[in-house]
Amino acid sequence: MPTSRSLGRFAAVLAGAALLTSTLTAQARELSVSTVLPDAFPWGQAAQKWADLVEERSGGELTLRVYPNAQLVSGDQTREFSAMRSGLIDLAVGSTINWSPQVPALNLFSLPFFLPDTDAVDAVTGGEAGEMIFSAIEDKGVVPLAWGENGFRQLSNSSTDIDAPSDLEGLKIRVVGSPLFQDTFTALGANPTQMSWADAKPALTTGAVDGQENPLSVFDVARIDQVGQSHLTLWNYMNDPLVFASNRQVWDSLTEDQRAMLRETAVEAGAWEIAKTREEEAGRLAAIRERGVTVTELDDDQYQAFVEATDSVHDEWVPRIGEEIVEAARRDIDAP
Ligand code: X2X
Repeated sequence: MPTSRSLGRFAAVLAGAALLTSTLTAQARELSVSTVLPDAFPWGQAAQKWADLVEERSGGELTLRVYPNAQLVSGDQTREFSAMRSGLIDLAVGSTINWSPQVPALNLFSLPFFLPDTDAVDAVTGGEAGEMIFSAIEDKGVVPLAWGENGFRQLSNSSTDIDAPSDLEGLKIRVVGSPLFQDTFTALGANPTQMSWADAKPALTTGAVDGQENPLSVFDVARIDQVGQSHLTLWNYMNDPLVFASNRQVWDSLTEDQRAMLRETAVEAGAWEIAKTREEEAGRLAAIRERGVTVTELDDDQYQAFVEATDSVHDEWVPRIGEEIVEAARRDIDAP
């Protein structure tokens, strides 16, 4: 027979266990991570990798939950940065394009034909310009942690092989809702139409637009060839890096160890994703060709014609980005 004393002790043990559980629960914290693309794409995989690494290293103290498809901003991807700044979103792995309306310095990467290759991209993100851009993000109230990569953006359309600016004449091209894109495609003689990614595939399907621009990974995974995009021009006109970042209040509420862990895992996930994106490009291009898409590559003269056609975009946008940042980026690219 249990005595009332042993029962009392048992109750005390139970109460202690309950207290311990609730303390542990109180300590385990879930943070939201916003992305535009889900984990079928390298971009979504970058966010998931970050979440997996945090799971491994935080001992259950921190959990990252990925919300893809810009769902935390109802699909309106150009509002992601503001939502993270205001605390509606804790963390994000976001595109420099989508955040550029709030952080003008991020337009650096969208300057047409400014970054010739991945070496130039790495020189800028890892150089003086990269630091200046991270400061610009901080100044806007968000804490940048690491770089990732959506990739060099290529041009596709449903009607013709494009190897000269004149081929773009009058073509309706879907672009992201960032003003620089409007200017670039207008300078090329096209008819740019701004819309979110969520609306892009339906617009291509119905023929409401003739073309779009996105990295090979996006063209491949989203099967853009299936919505009539049978012509693809490889013109590497801009690169679209991704940035891992945190809301400022969330960041300040973490312990120093947690911050170090979150930054370190973001850097690791970013490096992993950048390498993966680049390694997969050749295979993706081969797959796209096999599906019957005509792929056009530009020779030097053809490339130069596009560069000249978009000169005015530089004149307009370099001052908005900041002359010092553009100059720093040039030095980073030219550094031996
Ligand atoms: O909307 C796009 O084209 C996408 C998915 O590449 C971005 O979010 C920039």
